[in-house]
Amino acid sequence: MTREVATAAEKEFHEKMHAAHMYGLWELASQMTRHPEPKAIPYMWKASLIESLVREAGEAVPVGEERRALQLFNPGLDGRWATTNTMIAAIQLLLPGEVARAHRHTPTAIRFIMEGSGGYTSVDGERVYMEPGDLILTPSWAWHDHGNTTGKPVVWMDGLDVPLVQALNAMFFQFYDKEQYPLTKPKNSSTVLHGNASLSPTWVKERPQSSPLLLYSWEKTYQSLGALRDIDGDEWDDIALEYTHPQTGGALLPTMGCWVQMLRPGARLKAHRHTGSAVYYVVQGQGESIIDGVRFAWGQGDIITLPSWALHEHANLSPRDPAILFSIQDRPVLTALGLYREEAFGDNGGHQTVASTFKA
Ligand code: GTQ
Ligand code: FE2
Repeated sequence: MTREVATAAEKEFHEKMHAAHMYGLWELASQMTRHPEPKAIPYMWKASLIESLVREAGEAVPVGEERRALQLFNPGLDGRWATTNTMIAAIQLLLPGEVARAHRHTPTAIRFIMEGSGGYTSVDGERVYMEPGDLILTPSWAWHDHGNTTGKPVVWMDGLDVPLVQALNAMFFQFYDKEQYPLTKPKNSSTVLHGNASLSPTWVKERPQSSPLLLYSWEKTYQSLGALRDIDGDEWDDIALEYTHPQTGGALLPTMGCWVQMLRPGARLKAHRHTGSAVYYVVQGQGESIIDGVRFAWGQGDIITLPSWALHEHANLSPRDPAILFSIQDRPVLTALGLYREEAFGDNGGHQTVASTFKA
């Protein structure tokens, strides 16, 4: 903080110092905040709004050089290409017969399929076919193109670590010289090789940082959640499962983790906060999340962004049906750097006081 009364000599000194591109630590101390103070805000995009804009995009915008993907900009981040400080989420639409041109980039991507059966994404020569609820990976620098040879639109959520890669000045991008990258592997071949995480092929010597399994099918995910329905879950996240790298058991990507969590009927979970940001997609159910005292009432298809260190608690408002949340998180980065911290909210039995309800 600068003092109110500064002598002329002091002022003169500061001007001279700033002109030399130097600042005193005494001018910057307020940036050493006691705890994280993200510029990103908690925010929600409702399914109805997403759906209507995605439909309109299909009529208004062709798939040209770039993909037809609506990027979700966090209102707190001054028009930056970012949903959280480290990640971008987007909704992509591919109409019948369309192909999104082959390219690669250093940002890592995930796709979570929202609508349509039988579209595909090709990743380094392997076609991975999409069904709703599937998670598909595009590791850093892998060639990829998308195609829809079905008669219906295909829609999915993209998650990429673009803002992180930008902050690290490590962005590289290339188009492939043909519309599609050649197919060099049988379709879904990574599922054949690595689809059984508890039995790993011994002759495969590569240990890629990103999971060599490119498809995590909804069928398996849903089965795994269902099998745990009568287990005591976590007090803060209930039945939360992390998608894992089949060879290491760790996070499936170096910069992003993916979770799927089931909130049992009537579950009202406790509040906590942690470093690292997340974007949630509501796969099914009706519930609410209180984030820093604001109630976010959500339903199927809504997308919610959670900044680092924001207090949050989730509840499933249905007494009968489970709610399922998919999320992308930057936790692997924080963990790798020794910056991950979490804290349970101790007051009021672990629940926040609700000050207001979110309105877009
Ligand atoms: O589909 O490859 O939302 O490269 C942003 C960048 C999607 C993609 C996005 C991309 C893609
Ligand atoms: Fe891409």
